[in-house]
Amino acid sequence: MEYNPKAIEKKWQEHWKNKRTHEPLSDTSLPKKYILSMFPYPSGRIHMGHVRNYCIGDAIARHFRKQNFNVLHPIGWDAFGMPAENAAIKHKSHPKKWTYDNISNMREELDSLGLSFSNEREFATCDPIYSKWEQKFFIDMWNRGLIYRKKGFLNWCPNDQTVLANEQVIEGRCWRCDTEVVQKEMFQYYVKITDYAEELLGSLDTLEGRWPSQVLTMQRNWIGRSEGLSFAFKLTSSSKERIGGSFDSFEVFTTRPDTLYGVTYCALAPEHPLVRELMRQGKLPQESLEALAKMQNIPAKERAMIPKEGVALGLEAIHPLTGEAIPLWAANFVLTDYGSGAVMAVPAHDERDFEFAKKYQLPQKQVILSGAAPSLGEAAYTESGTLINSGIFDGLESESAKEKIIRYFEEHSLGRGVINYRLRDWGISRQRYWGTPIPLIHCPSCGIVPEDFSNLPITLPEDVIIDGEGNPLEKHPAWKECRCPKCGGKATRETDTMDTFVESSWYFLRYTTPKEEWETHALNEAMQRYWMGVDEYIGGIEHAILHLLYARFFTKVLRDLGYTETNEPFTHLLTQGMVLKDGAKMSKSKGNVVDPDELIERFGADTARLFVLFAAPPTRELEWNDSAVEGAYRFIKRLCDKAQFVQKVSLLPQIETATLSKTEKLARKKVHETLLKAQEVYSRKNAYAFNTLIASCMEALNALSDQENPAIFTEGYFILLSVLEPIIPHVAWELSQEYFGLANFKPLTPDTQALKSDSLTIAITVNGKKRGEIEMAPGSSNEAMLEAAKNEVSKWLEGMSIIKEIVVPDKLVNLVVKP
Ligand code: ANZ
Ligand code: ZN
Repeated sequence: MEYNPKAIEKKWQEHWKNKRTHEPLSDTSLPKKYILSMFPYPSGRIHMGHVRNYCIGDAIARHFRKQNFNVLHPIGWDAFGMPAENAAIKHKSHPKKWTYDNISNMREELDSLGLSFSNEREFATCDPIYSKWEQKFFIDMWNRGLIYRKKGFLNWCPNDQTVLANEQVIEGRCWRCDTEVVQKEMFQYYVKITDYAEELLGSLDTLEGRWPSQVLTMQRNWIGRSEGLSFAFKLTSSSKERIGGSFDSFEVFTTRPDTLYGVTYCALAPEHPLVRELMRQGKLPQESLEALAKMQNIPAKERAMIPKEGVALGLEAIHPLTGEAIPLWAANFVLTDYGSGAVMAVPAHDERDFEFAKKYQLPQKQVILSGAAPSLGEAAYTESGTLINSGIFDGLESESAKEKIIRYFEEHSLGRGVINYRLRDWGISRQRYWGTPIPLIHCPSCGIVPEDFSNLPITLPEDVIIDGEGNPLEKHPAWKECRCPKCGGKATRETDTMDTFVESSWYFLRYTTPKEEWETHALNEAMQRYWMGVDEYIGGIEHAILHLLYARFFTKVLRDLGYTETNEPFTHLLTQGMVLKDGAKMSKSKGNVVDPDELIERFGADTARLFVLFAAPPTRELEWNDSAVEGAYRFIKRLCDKAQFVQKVSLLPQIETATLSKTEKLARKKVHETLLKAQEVYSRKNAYAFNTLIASCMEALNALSDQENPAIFTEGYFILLSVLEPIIPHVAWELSQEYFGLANFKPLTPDTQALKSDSLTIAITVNGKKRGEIEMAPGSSNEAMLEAAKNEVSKWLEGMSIIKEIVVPDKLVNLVVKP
C-alpha cells in the first residue's frame, strides 16, 4: 500500500465520527474503563505537552475498546479564567468569544490527531448549563455551612482600584501599571476543606500503589498533619497595663513541648491581633510602626523567601512552667493562619528561631542533650535527645517528655494536646468577570440569601466593559440590582465569581451523565455509580497538589450531599513527564516550541503519535528529536510496504506449530511476545512503557520479513496491526480494511505454544557417527542432555557398554561404546 497519511487520516476520522465508534454505551452490564486525560485550558492552540497527554490516554482508551470494554474517554474545556479577561483588556475582544473561538480551533487540532474522544459528552465549563449545577452545589454547601464568608487579604492595586491575582503581581508590582501592590483586607468566600483534612489524609492510603508515591507525599505534606501542644502565655502585669487591658494572654502551638524550658522569646505574626492593637494605639516607636506596616504588606507566600525580620514589641509574657519573663517580638516568619499565629521560640533547637535570635542577639538555652549536638551558638540541634535544664522533666527522652508535658498541661488546665493541619480553608471567590457567578444575593433586610434554584443558572451579562479597573460586574447596575428571593425587596447580587479550580473539581463526574440529562440532572445516579472511579487519570505533575486535592475534596462533599457514592475519584493516576527541546522545557518564552500542526501537516497524525509514545516512557521527560520523528514515519511506511506479502484471506490461517522451521518459529515467537507485552503494558505493570511495546513491534516486523511462509506472515501481520492500532490508529484501520476486510479490531490472546522458549537441536553421535537428534532448552544440564540422548539412541546402545560420554553444551552428545 502506498502510504498517504493525508488521505487516510481524514477518512477514518470521519468514519469513527459517523459510526459513533467512540461513544460510551449505556449498557451498564458491560465491563467498563473510564480513561481521562486532564482537560485543557483553551489558550488558543495545542502544544506538544497536550499531544503527549492525549496520545497516552488515547492509546489506553483504544486498547480497552478493542478488548470489548465499554470505554468512557471524554474531553471538555476548562474554560473560565484570567487569560480570557487579560486578552479582553489587551485586545478588546470579548472573553466569551475569545474562549469559544479558541475551543473550536483546538478541537480541530485534537481531531486531526485522531483522538478517540466521545463527541457527545463534550462541554466547556463556561457553558451556562454547567454553571447551573455548580451554583446548585455552591448553594447546597452554603446551606450546610460548608461555605462561609470571612475577611481575608488580597493583592490590591491602588492605582487601578482592582484586586490582582497572584499571577498579575510581578515583583510586588501591578502587571498593568507597575504600581506597588498592597495587601487589602476584603470579604471572601471560603470552603471548609479543613473539615475534610483527616479524611483527605487518611484515604491517601487507599491510593498507595495506584498513584505515584511522589504525589501521595506531596498531598500528605500539603495537608500537613502535626501533633503537639497548644497553650497560652499570660502577659506580665506591667505588659497588661501597657496594652490597656484589651489583652491578657495569647496562644501558641508547638510540636516540641519537650523544648519548653528552652524558650527565650515569643514571636507573633505581623498580623497577630495583639500586634495590631499595639499599632492601633500607636504604642511603639515610629520606626517600629513603619517596619511592621512594611512586613504586613508583603504577601504571605513571599515571606518565606526573604530574610527573617522582626520588631521588639516591648511586652513580656510569663513562662508557664518557670515563671520567667519572656520578651515578645513580631516576626515575618510566623504565619498568621497556622496554629494560632504565634510561636514559643527555642533558638537552641529550631533553625528559624536560631537565625532570628542570632540576628537580634537574643539568648539561647540548651535543653536537649545528644552526643551529636553541635555546641550551643553554632547551630540549632533540632533532633530529639535527653532533656536537661528542664526541671522535673530532666532525664526524659524527647518522645516520652512530649507526652508527659502535654499530660501535665492538661492536668493543670494550662493547655491541651492538639492536632493541627497545615491545610487552609479554600478561598474560592475572585473579583473578576470571567468565572461562574456566586449565586448569592445581599438583601438589606434578610442578609445574604441564596438565589432560588428556579433562577439558576445566574449567567454573566455580555455587555460589560473590561478595562482592568475593578470588577466589571460591579459596574453593571442592570445585572447587579435584583430582588431578594426571600422578601422580594430590592437587593444586589454578589459580584464575586468562583475560582476556576471549582469547575475542574467535578467535571470528571459530570462526564458520566449523558448529554440528554444535563438540563435536568447534575449527575445521573446510576451512571456515576457505573463509571466512577476514573480508571486512569493522566496529566502533568504540576497538578499534583491543588487540582487533585480539590477534586478529591469536592468528590467527598458531593458524596455527603448525596450526588455520588464515590470516595476517591481517581483510581489510578499517571503523571506524564515534560516535553523538552535542547534540554529545556518547550515554551514560548524559550522559543523552542515545536508546533504540533506542522508536524501533523508534514508527517501525519500517526507519525506524531508514534513518535511521542516511542521517544520515552510516559512518566519520563521526552526530548524532542527530529530524526526520531523521521524514524517513526519510516516505520509506518515500511509497515505499509510489507502489506503486499499478506495473503488475502477471510479467516486467519491456522498454524500447524509442529512442522515449523526455526525461523518460522522465531518469527511467531516475536509476534506473540509482542502481543503478550501489550497485555502487560496495558495492565500498567511498567507504567505503560509504550516505548518498549513499539520496539517489540519493530523487532517482530523484522522477524516476519525474514521468512517466507505466507501463513506465518499473514498471522503475524494481523496481530501487529492489532497491537499497533491504539498507537497509529489511522493506518492500522486502513490496512486492516484493505487486507483483511475488517473495519474493527477484536481482542487477541497470545498463543502459548508460540511463546515457548526456542529449543536447540542437539546432535547425538555414537562412536562418531550421527545417530539421532534431540530438542533441548538452551542451557540444559549435562545430565539432562545425556539422559535424553541415551533415550533417543537406545537401539544403538543395546548390548553395548558406554566407555566414554562427551557433552558439548547446547550442541552435541557423543557416546563411545564397546560391545
Ligand atoms: C517550639 C519549637 C521548638 C518548635 C523546636 C519546633 C522546634 P509543623 O511541624 O509544621 O506543624 N509554629 C507554630 N505556629 C507557627 C506559625 N503560625 N508560623 C510559623 N511557625 C509556627 O510546625 C510546628 C512548629 O512550627 C511549632 O513547633 C512552632 O515551633 C512553629 F525545637 O514550637 B515549634
Ligand atoms: Zn430580603
